[in-house]
This record gives sequence, structure tokens and C-alpha cells, in this order.
Amino acid sequence: MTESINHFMRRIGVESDLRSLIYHICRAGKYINFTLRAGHTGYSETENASGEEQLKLDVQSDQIIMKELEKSELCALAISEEQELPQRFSAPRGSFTVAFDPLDGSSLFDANLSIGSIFGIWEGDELVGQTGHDMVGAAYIVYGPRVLLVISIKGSGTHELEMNDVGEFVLTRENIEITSTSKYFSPGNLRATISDEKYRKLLNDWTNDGRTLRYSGGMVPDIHHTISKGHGIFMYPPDEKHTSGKLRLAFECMPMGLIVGEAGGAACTHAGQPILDMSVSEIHQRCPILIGSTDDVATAVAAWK
Ligand code: AFP
Repeated sequence: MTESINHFMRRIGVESDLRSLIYHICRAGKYINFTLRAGHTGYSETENASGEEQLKLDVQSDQIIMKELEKSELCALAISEEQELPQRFSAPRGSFTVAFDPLDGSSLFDANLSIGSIFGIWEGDELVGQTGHDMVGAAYIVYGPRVLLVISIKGSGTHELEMNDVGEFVLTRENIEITSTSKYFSPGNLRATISDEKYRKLLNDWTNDGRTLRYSGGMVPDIHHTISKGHGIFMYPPDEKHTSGKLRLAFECMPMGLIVGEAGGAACTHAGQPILDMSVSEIHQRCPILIGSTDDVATAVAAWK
């Protein structure tokens, strides 16, 4: 007997307005998945807040999520990677802030590779000043051969659900655990090894130790590889071009930090600062990230000392 997301969240004690907000996030995921399968690739002749070209799918996914968050009447503040300014909504039923990347890795879609949506959830109607520890929940949806939702509610673990043939998410894995070390590694920003000999040495050492490289260029499927296998490390260190790294703190690194942390993993910058200890000072700020098996993250931090 499969268990629906609503029944599962009720069973683990998720309070009703957070359950309702997550229900709307799941509905957005269903509609995004339908849009992806309709195959509207191509560019929209616009740029996002970070000056990156936007695919039509980026814009459509952003619109779908914004509409569901507004309809929930629970989201007071919505912050998207695709929009420079936050959106404020009337939220008579409750007050949450949602920061999200609507379609992370969208440039991979025309190559038929997996991509995803990432969500971080805070209470209240402000994001600046909030830390990763202040999140009440986080989730990602990976649009691949199977459409999967991985969700963490603060203090209640990390769980995986699969979208069924009528667009509903049903539980597939409860209380996922990440072991302390791995035989895999997912090294992003390889161009940094040209000037960063510490990164270069770490990757050489792990390669010589016989580790298997797993990297697609999509943060969501690459971190899902760690979640799925129960071990691994994803890295995106800084370089001259990305002096603070490429990935965004509020709608990529913090949500992934909660999800991996609730599964027993670790997430920090290459300098060893825990991602969840950081606070948001600018909504589009970026940060370097090492995330996954705790001992592997510690080994990587030590390599940069
Ligand atoms: P796009 O969203 O522009 O495809 O970038 C994807 C991403 O933000 C993240 O999903 C990847 O981990 C990272 O960029 C890959 O960056 P590189 O292209 O430098 O490998």
C-alpha cells in the first residue's frame, strides 16, 4: 500500500499549514514536469538576476511556482533565482518565506539530462538575516527517468517520494542516511584546479585511491546521487571567475545543506564554515560548497588548509 505525501507528513507530525504549503510546492512540481515533457526548449531573450540567459522553461517554471505559492495563501515572501526582487503575497492562512531555484541545471535539459527544482522554507516574511538553521523545511524535485521529491522537515529526517502516474507523490524511502565516507566524488568547477593546486591534489588523491567520478553538471541530480546511494561528496569551490563560488546560498546551498544534514551528512564552504551557520545578507549571494559524507567533507576542508 503506497502512502501519499499528505498522509506521510501527518504521520511524522508536520503541522497543517506547513503541510499545505508543501502540497502547493508538489502541485508546482507536477505542472513543471508536464511542461518539461511538452518540450518547450529555447531561450526567452531575457536574463535572470545573476545576468544569466533564461530559457523559456526557466521563466515558465518560475511562473508556475510563484502562482502556487500565491494560491497557498501561506507564503508571505517568495524569492526566486530567476527574479531580482522578492515577491510579496497576501498570506492570511499563515506566514512562510520560500526561496527557490525553479529549474536548476536547465541548460542540461536539451541534452535530455536530469534537472531539478530546489526549495528552502523559513517562517515569517523576511529572508535577509535568516540562517540555514532557521529553515523549517527544504525540498528538491528531480525531473529524470523518475520524478522524485526529496524533503526534509527540520528535526524530522530526510525522505524520498516518487511521482505516480497521476502526478501525486508517494513515499518510497523514509529516514535516508548518508554514511561517513564514500567511493564516489562529484567535483564541480574543475577549471579551479588550473590555479588551485590544493583542489588539484585532492582530486588526484581521490582518483588514485580508486574513487569513481559522478558529475552531470546539475546540482540536483549530482547531490541526489549521494542521497540515492547513501554516500558521496559534491563540491563547487571558488575560482578567479567565481570568487564566492557559483551556487547561491539561499536557494541552493542552504536547502541542500538541510536535506543532507538531516540525513547525517555535512555541508560547508571550502574554508570549513558550516552552510547552515551562515546568514543571508543579500538574497542572490553565492557561496562555495562541499556537501555529503561527513568524513569526506572533513578531508576536503583539510586539503584546503
Ligand atoms: P545552470 O542552471 O546554468 O545549468 O547551472 C547549473 C548549476 O547552477 C548547478 O546546477 C551545477 O552544479 C553548476 O551550475 C554547474 O556549473 P558548471 O557549469 O560550472 O559545471
